[in-house]
Amino acid sequence: MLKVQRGFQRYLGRFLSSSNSNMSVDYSVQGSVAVLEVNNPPVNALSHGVRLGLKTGVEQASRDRNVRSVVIIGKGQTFPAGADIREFGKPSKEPWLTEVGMAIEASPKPVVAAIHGTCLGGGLEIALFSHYRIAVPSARVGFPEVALGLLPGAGGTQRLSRLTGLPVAMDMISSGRHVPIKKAKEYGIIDEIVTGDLMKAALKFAQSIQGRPLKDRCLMFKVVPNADKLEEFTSAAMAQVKKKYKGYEAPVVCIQTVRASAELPYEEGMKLERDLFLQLQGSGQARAQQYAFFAERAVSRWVMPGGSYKTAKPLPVRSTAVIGAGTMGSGIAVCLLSAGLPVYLLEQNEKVCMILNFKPTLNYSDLKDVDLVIEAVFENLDLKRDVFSKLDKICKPSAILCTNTSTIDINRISTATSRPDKVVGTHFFAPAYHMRLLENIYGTQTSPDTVATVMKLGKTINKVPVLVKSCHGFLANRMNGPFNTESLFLVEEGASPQEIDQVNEDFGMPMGPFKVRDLSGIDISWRINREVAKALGTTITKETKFLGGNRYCGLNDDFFEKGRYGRKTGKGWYLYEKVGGKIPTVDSETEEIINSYRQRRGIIKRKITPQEIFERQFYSCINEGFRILEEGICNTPEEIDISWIYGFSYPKFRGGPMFYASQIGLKRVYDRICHYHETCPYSIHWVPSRLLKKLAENDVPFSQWANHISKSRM
Ligand code: 3H9
Repeated sequence: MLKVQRGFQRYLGRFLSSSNSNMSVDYSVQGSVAVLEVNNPPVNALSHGVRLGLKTGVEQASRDRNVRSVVIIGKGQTFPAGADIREFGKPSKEPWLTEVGMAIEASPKPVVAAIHGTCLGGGLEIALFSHYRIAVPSARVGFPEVALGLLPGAGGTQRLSRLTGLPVAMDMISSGRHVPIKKAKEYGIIDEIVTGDLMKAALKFAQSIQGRPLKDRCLMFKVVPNADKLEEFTSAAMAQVKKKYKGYEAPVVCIQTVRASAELPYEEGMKLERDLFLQLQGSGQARAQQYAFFAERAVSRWVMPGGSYKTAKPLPVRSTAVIGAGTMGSGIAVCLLSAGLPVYLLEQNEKVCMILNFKPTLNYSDLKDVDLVIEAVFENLDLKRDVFSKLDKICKPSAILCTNTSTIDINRISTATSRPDKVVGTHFFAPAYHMRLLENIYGTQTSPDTVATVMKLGKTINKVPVLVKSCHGFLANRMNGPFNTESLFLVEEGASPQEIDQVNEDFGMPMGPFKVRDLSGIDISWRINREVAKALGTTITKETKFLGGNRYCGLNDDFFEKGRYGRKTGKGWYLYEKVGGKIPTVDSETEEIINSYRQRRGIIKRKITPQEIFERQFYSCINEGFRILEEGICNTPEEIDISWIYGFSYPKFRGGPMFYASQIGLKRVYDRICHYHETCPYSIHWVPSRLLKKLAENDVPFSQWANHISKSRM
């Protein structure tokens, strides 16, 4: 009889949940346990249907006399990974997440959160409202809201500290880091780590805690431990976030809100959290960071002539080789090794090989069986063509041949082989093991399968791959060209390197362009300039004023001639505390070099405002971005923004150059570009982009740029 009744209830439960098509939670009763299975693929985000389903499910379980405990679990790959970010900015629909949580905590029957995958943000908040939390060993928990410009807005800031204490809560919430489950258990977040089938373990656990008192399992009744050390903990956490996340608003507000958990009564703390969440949610930073979140995912949906991410098939890459053990080559090899891929590192110089701890080789013949080779030799077309012709003869026909060139057209390299369809650019950014952008470049003959392979490889080695069509400088360096050139022109005309660096750093760039030059080496840019001149069939002298139709600034060359290569020589644009030092100070010789340069060229120094510095660097680069879109070098503004965020550490809280342009208004950007086109006549990069002009004149919002971009190419 009992069995029949339970069977009926199970049917009724399923009927109740499935009868409301707005709900994304499957309700069932298994023995004396009600199971609420969140079913909202791919990440079980807590969209309206899930919130409704959880609240209704908990209430239904409370009413059901045969149910004695409840399990919340995620179907598919994960426990809920957070609130549904796509709902942000739209009118909110009840029940709110906090209401759902309160219903869970108020349940008269113990609720167990059974965690696998990534239990993040609102998902972790739901788990913290539950009375018990169990998890499989591979699960991770965290509050990544800060990366979206937010704080946990459904009790996370007030409740985590009651479990873990202030330092852990402040650190987890302000960093957004994912915590492995073993650590989460040490912190007290997880009650038990279970192995084997999670559903079975959850049912067993839920039965074992039936009838136990619940009050001491409700976090709202707990006090924050060690609250007497509040000031000490807060100032340590604040100092850390201000240093680590310079310019970001959310981490600071996260610390302030967690602090309130130890200062205010629970309800007041919850109210403060809600108010500050809404305040952050309305900020420009949150908008930009949420845009960047989706942009990062959008760039993996690549399209090229003849193929796309939907149709192309990546080839298996089980073994690799890198040609050249210089800074870039060895950095690339480290990336591949870190992802578990075997690497041959081919070098001409025996001494270089010996110090490296992987398969060093001096023989091309060793590379005959590898699936993929990345060439990272010096930036010289003849040398690269020679390497590719050798590789073509030795490597198996299916092997993919990649070049780490930062500027040279892929078509000029691929024609040195008999397999141009398998030649592709894989441009890493320095330092290669640290910077996450991987700019993959296709030539006219590169096949979609080759592109699919390097896009997949990028993900395997934890990079963010962006696909670009070949042209001089590709996407990132091409846009960086005017940005950097303008910084030199500004010094020529009267600004100091430190004034320019300051404007850049105030905007949120981690380092200004002159500190970057000192870091990467003035000798390197000196050499690159000579390669460019050679490619243009000319040479650079002290008198060179124009290069390739563009104004040329020779200031960098004057520093090179004085042996001021940057950090590596202890002096460059700045003076350093020692050779290889990191602390820059202003040097009087720098000013002398600049003054004598101005005198030689008859330039009269003028006062330049921070606004002009900003506009000339950042707007010239935006203009180039629009030209890149216009020419089809890439397809979307997201590809540009992600390239800048991960290639040049452009501040995520600004969204990227193209998103930033949309926020300040294209009309304004366009007008200023026209102004500089008139006042800086010799710089080709100020010729206003046609696409920008059209978008600005028609006041097209960012969400509709795509239509105009495709039309601009017809
Ligand atoms: C929050 O919880 C606020 C609360 O405190 C308070 C509220 C009041 N929403 O990354 P993937 C999509 S804020 C909507 O490629 P993976 C994603 O766009 C939230 N959609 O998979 C992609 O769609 P598409 C706090 C989301 O396996 C697809 O799912 N939580 C969400 O590499 C697959 O994503 C977070 O910030 C979402 N929350 O990584 C977590 N999450 O295929 C954000 C993902 O159309 N999410 N999508 O491009 C992540 O970090 C990763 O997605 C995760 C999986 C690690 C979960």
